[in-house]
Amino acid sequence: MEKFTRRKFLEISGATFAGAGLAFGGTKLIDNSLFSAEKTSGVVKIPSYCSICFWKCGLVAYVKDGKLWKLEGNPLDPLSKGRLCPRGNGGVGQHYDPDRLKAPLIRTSTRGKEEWKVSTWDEALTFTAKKLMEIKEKYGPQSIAVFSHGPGGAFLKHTFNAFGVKNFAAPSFAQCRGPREVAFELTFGEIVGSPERTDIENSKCFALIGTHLGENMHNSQVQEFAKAVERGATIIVVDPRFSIAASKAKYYLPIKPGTDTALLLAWINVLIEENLYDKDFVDKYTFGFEQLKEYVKPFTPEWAFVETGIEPDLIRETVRELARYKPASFVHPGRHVNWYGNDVQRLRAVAIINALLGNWNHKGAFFKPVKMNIPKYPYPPYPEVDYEVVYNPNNKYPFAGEDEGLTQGIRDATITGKPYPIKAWVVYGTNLIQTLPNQAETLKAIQNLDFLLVIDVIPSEISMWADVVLPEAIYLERYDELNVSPFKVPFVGIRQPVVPPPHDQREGWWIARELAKKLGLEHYFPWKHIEEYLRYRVEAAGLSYEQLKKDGIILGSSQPIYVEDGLQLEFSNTPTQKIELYSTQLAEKGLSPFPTYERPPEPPPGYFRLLFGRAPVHTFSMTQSNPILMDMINENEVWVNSDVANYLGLKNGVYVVLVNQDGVKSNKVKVRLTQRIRPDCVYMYHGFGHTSKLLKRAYLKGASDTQLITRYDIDPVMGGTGMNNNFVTFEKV
Ligand SMILES: Nc1nc2c(c(=O)[nH]1)N[C@H]1C(S)=C(S)[C@@H](COP(=O)(O)OP(=O)(O)OC[C@H]3O[C@@H](n4cnc5c(=O)[nH]c(N)nc54)[C@H](O)[C@@H]3O)O[C@H]1N2
Ligand SMILES: Nc1nc2c(c(=O)[nH]1)N[C@H]1C(S)=C(S)[C@@H](COP(=O)(O)OP(=O)(O)OC[C@H]3O[C@@H](n4cnc5c(=O)[nH]c(N)nc54)[C@H](O)[C@@H]3O)O[C@H]1N2
Ligand code: SF4
Ligand SMILES: [Mo]
Repeated sequence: MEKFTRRKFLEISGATFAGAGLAFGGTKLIDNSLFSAEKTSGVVKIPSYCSICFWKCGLVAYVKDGKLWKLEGNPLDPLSKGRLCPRGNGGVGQHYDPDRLKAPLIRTSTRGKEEWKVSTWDEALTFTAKKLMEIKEKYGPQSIAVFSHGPGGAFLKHTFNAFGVKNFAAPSFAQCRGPREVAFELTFGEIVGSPERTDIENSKCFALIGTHLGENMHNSQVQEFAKAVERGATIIVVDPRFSIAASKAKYYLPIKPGTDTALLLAWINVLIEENLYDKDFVDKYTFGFEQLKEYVKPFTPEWAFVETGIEPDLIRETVRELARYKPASFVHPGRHVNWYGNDVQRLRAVAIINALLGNWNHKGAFFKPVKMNIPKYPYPPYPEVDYEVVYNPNNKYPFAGEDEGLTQGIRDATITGKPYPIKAWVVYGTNLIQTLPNQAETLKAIQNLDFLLVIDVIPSEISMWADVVLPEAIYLERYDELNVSPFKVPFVGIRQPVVPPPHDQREGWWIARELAKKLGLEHYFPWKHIEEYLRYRVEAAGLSYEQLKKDGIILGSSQPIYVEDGLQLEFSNTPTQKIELYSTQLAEKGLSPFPTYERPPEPPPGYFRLLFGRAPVHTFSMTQSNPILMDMINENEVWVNSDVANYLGLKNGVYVVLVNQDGVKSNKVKVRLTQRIRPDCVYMYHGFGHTSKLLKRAYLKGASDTQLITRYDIDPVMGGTGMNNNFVTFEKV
């Protein structure tokens, strides 16, 4: 294997950017069926799509003498436009990671002890199927829960749907973007979706509220953001921390954490009081304007100043800028928005401002996403099962996600046995120990299980608690579900293996199918190899499977995505068939129909609010052992305001332990002194501080924010876990 040094990596990504647009340079992609790369000497290019995060960028893999060499963006792909982000380029390191899971493991002693025997696939799957059937027999299919994040879990979910399971959950709802989707659906009748429907590229002015593009590396958005900066768009950044995005902004609002709804209400107040809103649009398409006008009267910029610390003049000036450029201006709804437990209300305020700007489906604001129509595979119908999902008893959270479930709701039921017991967890592609707030609760739930199956690619923390661990082949070594993301043009992308797995890892579809066979569900997989499935779907859409394999992407014909292109506006999915400034659905459930502001709790004396976010070259907790990415950042630091640090006698670069309000301590973490953060909070990258010993190079490097998040506040509308209400102090080491 070629050694990937930092310099080598930078050369590679430099070449990628320089060559973007002509990466295919007339070279025809060689037919890659059955690893032709292995047989051919020289360089073979094989298109696929990335999985270092869930943006699903189209890529081209270069395979040199049968070995994975480098990755570039696929220029045909509308998401990557020929460029990958640094994490995507570093995907090579996931293939070569020496700490990967290499073969199925069966636990030989108590849970959490990390003692295993290596088994064959047949033994591991037979054992798993036996356990699952026993549990189903004894407690019913409702006692089995499946946690799955990302497109790779599609086939496994199919197996468990066929097995009668309904308790599915993903962290993408209650720990990520749920409040945003619920708020926009309540207001416009449509979600924001992923990839986000924000037209940053063509915008004249936009506000980013704690969404730190440039560190949050979602590729297309970062590319569009760079273009907007180049064009001189007016950018407003609201963040307690001076982020990369803030450094590109015309206006930076260093807001007191947790007070954003006060700012947003003041912006609404000014839009209405100064008659800056789009009157025709509001008259024609919205419901509840007169009541909103009354409601926001007290929320003046002077009122908001006391809450947020942002000068009234700056509040006025920034919203006037948004209004000046309407409808090509917008407030970005963000993505990771479970912050304080009243997040739907904050995101409703964001939705309302956008409605007042009249920017829905307008160029430079929110486009209408379009999607390739690819028929589903004609599977037999799933068995009828007659039980309620476990995670939302008595519909406590009236707008909880049905597709993505409530992860922590499953955990609660596993601890309490109510409304009924959960006895088995199946975990695919989500490191629940690092992902769910309050690790003690996660571990308590795990102790109550009869069986825990984890399917992962590295020895993540959650796999260390499993009874059976199944090693999946990484995305560059397998076929997977098609990518038919809604975006600016309809397209379909394929994931296909570019190199074989190096050890005894297997493709996810194969694992799902073999497990189904052992569960007596083989008839749910009428196809024998996934290529039959993929070909069926692609050809049913009237497209050529050969072309898709060769190019990686097939584009559909463009469709109008803006009012400016002739798109008609309609809001048929809300009860009033209008944009609901006044939410009739929230009112009906006894919740506030207008956004409510709740003052966040203050830190105890000597404590600082713990904030966290993305490391630009890592994805959550999954990339810290990737040799290429860890070479760039191998531990996190805690950002501390310099004045505060001087006062406390903390020096730059020294190690400290963070202790939270409940006395929970972190691993040691380096202090970073900076003026780029407010004095009342500290900040760290999420994903570090691994405690799995088998992640040899990432073990105890940096600290885990999750370890310190013992407190979380649940959103009453949709059940999301707000994690930003924890406070820490420093202990010297
Ligand atoms: N490099 C990289 N990029 C990623 C990912 C990754 O793992 N790595 N993950 C992707 C995913 S799934 C998601 S959800 C997104 C998440 O990315 P974002 O949606 O951008 O969300 P966060 O990471 O929560 O944002 C953290 C920012 O919010 C600020 N902040 C904290 N509290 C407050 C507050 O009270 N008010 C305001 N105004 N700001 C606050 C923090 O200082 C920080 O700058 O990133 C995506 N992109
Ligand atoms: N404290 C804290 N918690 C958070 C966040 C935060 O900022 N701070 N962010 C929240 C957000 S926005 C999100 S979206 C979630 C993300 O939550 P998760 O999706 O759980 O993210 P990871 O922690 O990276 O865990 C992903 C797991 O999938 C494994 N994996 C990677 N590739 C593959 C594959 O191809 N196949 C299989 N089978 N497994 C694979 C990885 O090795 C890793 O163990 O976390 C949420 N929780
Ligand atoms: S944004 Fe980066 S990591 Fe995510 S899919 Fe695209 S290239 Fe891969
Ligand atoms: Mo997320």
